[in-house]
Amino acid sequence: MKITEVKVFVCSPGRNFVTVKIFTDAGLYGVGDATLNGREMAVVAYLQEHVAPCLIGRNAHDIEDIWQYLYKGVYWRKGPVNMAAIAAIDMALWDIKGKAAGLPVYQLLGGKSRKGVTLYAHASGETIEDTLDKAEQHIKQGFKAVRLQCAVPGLNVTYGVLGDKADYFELQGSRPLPPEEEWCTQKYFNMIVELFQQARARLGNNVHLLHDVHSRLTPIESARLGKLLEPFGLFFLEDASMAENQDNYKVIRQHTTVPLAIGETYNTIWDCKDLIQNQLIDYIRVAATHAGGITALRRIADFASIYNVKIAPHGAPDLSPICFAAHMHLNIWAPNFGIQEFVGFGNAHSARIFKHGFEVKDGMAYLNDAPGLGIEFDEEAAQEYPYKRSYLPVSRLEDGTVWNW
Ligand code: CS2
Ligand code: MG
Repeated sequence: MKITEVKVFVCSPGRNFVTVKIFTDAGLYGVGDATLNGREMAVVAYLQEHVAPCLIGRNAHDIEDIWQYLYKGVYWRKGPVNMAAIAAIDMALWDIKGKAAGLPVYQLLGGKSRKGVTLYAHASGETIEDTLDKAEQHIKQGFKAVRLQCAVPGLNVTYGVLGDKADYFELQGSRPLPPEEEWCTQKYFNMIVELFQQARARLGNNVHLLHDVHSRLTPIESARLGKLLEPFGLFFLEDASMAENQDNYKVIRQHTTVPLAIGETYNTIWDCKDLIQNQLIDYIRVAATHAGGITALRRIADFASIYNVKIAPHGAPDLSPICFAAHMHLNIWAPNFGIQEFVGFGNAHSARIFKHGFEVKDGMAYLNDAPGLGIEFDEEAAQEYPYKRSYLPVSRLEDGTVWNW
């Protein structure tokens, strides 16, 4: 089955999505997600100019060989642009293989390890009360796990809380240039413990609670936060500190028993090898789109399973529904699946472009038995939503120093 064409699309039904479609001489095609938030066009150029020409005429069944060819063969290994491109190709090839076999991708991975995929929803509010009102709504809908994020009093904007803004484009205004956000660790600490104290008092002890620090703290500050949050039994604390130096997590780990999760910006197994091998984390949050696709995530999941680390794939709105589909197949298969972040399936515009049969009920997501990834991409509908330049925010300390966003 030969690859005959590789098409790359960029559409913006509320956020930019980069989609790859691979066609074969058997009449089968597959789709993959290559979205790199804020740097989308770099991946588009990389795919069109450097990757697509190498694929024409290759056997679409050779997923592993093509993966290795694009990874080892490029000489400049790793990196977010390269790995997002490889990821999209890899997803599309798994989609094709499933369609050729007449089986959903999870069957090719080894079959189901569970009935459905447990999700966590987002509750983000301007005040603690507002955050907990939203959490209560999710719990009423059947969610068993909720991530709590609350605006920090005294800061202009807080990660995860968009306020009255519908999307990132609104946040950026008419320029568009990266919006700037302030950070103050002391003000954050004043809010965060209170948030979880009130959450347990109001929501009880049966619901799983999560929180994303978004890498704003130093390791010793994360250690302190972990200790302060221990009484509230979090499911996990996400991105407490950066781990470019993976030893940072030794500092956090030696002080607290709060379960730790990290990995949404990672591109390869090498970014998390020490964290996993030294059991410094409990959940690895790599996304199929940013870490080399299904082939790479399967390898990371197997490696992690030896060290009691579970997968909890990134599920932000800037990953396209095709990435969500890839995660669904990995999550239903992986013996060491933990939890899936879930922010809904996007808006009505996005639903016109990405069509799938996933079902969400009582906080769980279910797959049907459609062959391949089980998701369709409507090229014509996508054309109605052209690319819009967009940036992620930049963070600064109150004295103006650039900080981790
Ligand atoms: C996040 C994301 O979902 C998450 O946990 O940290 O919102 C992240 O900020 C974006 O994906 C960045 O593109
Ligand atoms: Mg996060």
